Amino acid sequence: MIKSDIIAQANDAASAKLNADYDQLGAHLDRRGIDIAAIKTKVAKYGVAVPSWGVGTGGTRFARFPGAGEPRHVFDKLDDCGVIQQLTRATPSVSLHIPWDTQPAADLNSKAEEVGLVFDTMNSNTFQDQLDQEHSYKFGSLSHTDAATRQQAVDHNIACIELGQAIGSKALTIWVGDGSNFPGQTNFTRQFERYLDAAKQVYTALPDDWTLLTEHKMYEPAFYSTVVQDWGTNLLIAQQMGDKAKCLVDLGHHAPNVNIEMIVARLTQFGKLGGFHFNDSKYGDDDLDTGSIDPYRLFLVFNELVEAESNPDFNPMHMLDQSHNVTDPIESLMVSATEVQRAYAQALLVDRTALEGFQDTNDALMATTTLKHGFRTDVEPILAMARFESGGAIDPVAAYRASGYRAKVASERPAVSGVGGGIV
Ligand SMILES: [Mn+2]
Repeated sequence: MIKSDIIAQANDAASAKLNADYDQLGAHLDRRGIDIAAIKTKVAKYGVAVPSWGVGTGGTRFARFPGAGEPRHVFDKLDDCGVIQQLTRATPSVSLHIPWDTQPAADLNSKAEEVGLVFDTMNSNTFQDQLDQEHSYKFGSLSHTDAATRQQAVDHNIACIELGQAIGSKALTIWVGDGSNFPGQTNFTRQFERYLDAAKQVYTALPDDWTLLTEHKMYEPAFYSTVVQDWGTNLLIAQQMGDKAKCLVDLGHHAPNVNIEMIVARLTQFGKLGGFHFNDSKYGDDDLDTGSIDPYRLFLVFNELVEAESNPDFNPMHMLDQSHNVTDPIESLMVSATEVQRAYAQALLVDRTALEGFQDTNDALMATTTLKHGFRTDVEPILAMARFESGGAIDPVAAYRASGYRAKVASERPAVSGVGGGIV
């Protein structure tokens, strides 16, 4: 963790400017009938989970270039995640990936407590083979043609639930690489029937207060067809399973220009929006940093979420899921967590009464201008003040760089080779 006097020093240098900016924005918002303190309170309460695998350097199908001080195991990952939360105060939880992060529950719990984190969704892995594994997932897992392979995948998911129960998690995300690479390789219908049968066995083992999340993905690793290829198939799964099953929306898992915010609205309307994997993309499932390419789309997604947040039953899980190939993963995750918070704050600024009025009177120009007014507002002083008052850093990246954390862990953690887990 980073010493508190380093954060205090960095904040001392920046607090006068922050106070001035915050007061100025407060006066501006006051003229719009918005109480800046109320927005700040909501932003301060907002949290997005960090994926344990996100603190390691990612890669593409070309190569992976590990950075200095790569985490060696889940306990190093939790240290890095603890630093992200320490500086941003926006990432109170970590999502584990099993079996990459499998360790005794007591050890995971005590480490999480040490670094001030709790555990978010559990993630199962039946898209790659482990060393001690009896049946291969080369041709699928939950939808495999072989019953014993399907059972092995079911058992793995149930083991994820059991570990999750021991560390305070309340959700399981199933993600499979199942699909096909050639037309004719699989029968779409029979393959999906096998998937549904196996997923139902996992659902049956789910505790009453848990949520089962399924994630659609258009392509990769199966490049011709994937068994859960789009939100329609995802919704069918959630409907077939039952009330505890909901859909996970990974922003990168859509074709370019797909109206993701509308998918969010549809799933919300029917109580089936379970959560998000936030990232950004230019072309496909690029796993770029959240808000780095299309921050307006992220805002439009949050506009739907703010629209729905008055419903007490509406509580989707929020997580970052991105691959950091050329940046320090800690810096990328801090900036991305801030971008998610920013989109939330901007969406909170939208005058919903005025918007509804313009919608009802078919004033398209004023409706879209009203919406965009929220997006155009620079809410950085709200985010920075929320961090500052919660004990975080006004400028997380500057404080992190001043701390020398990366050099410190690089001296403790041996350099690693370029091989390692991918990201989904
Ligand atoms: Mn994902």
